[in-house]
Amino acid sequence: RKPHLAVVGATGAVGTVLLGILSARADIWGEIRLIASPRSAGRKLTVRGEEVEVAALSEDAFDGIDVAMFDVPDEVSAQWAPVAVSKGAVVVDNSGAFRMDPDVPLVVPEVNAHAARVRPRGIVANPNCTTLSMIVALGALHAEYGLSELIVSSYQAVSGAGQAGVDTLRAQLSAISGTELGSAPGDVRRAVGDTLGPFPAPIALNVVPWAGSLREDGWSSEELKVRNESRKILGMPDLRVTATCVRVPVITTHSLAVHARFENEVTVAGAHEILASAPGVVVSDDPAEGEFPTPSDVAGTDPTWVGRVRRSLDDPRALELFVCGDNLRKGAALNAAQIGELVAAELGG
Ligand code: 11C
Repeated sequence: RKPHLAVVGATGAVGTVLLGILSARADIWGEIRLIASPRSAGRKLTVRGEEVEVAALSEDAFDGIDVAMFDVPDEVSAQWAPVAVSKGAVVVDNSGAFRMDPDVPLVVPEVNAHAARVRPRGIVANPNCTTLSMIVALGALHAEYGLSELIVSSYQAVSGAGQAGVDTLRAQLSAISGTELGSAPGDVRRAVGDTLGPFPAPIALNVVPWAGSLREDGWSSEELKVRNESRKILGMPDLRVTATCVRVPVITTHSLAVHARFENEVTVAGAHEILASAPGVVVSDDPAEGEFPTPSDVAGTDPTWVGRVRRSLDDPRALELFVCGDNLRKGAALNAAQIGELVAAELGG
């Protein structure tokens, strides 16, 4: 029989995108059960063209389920993923609760699909959207040239901070629309007032060098996630990784400027060839024609887009790249769906 799937957090931002993705990909699932907090239970959502009523999160909700995809806050996953496992499901978890657990594989199918087969806790973790937005391209380059260091700056969309992030940017854009703000200190801050939402500074007409929460020595949690998760996915626990994570007034699609240093000398032509033949990567790199990825062109698409490929002027072993990926699709829901498909194939689905 086809394996049965549960989507936990079906009504959230990522859950909604996931239902669209499940409806468009090969129909490998038997039942698709939708689960959410009791507050959202009873709502009807469409998946595979059919209306499905959302069930409340409970132990019984996992009866008969083979694979459960979780798109819920860390603490909800921490509590409920083991419950789903105890009921016989393999969990694909998109929260940060298990990513660095040595008994939980952290999987990007194009890079380390093999890791999904070994899951002592019955859980496979889905990486953070910022890591995911670049790692498919970097994994392909690493396989050929051998990565030795990554220095990245992110340009992160507000949807990474959830619906509250999107609502905040839209409200601030309305507040400043038609004004001539943006040339005097604090004028935008005064205009948006106390509508900062999840951001520590205005996000309209601005860039904010902060994502996540404060960790030791001034690093943000997001910057440490990029470092730790890249190391784990690539199987390189000592890889040198430095990230500066920045929020920009974009609704969806994270971008990263990447300085990647390798063991071997690189060429732009070689990098183009590797990237162009890598599954899940599209090269868009002809600046003379104004061709490079931008978030507003990439939003809503599945691949990792790469442009502005240059060999570093001072280092023949380093490449500079600009990478864009939809943070809700490959950055979250699509990667989870792909992991689910790997597990389903193993289960005989
Ligand atoms: C952001 N990347 O853009 C974050 C959101 O660890 O899954 C995702 C947080 C996570 O704010």
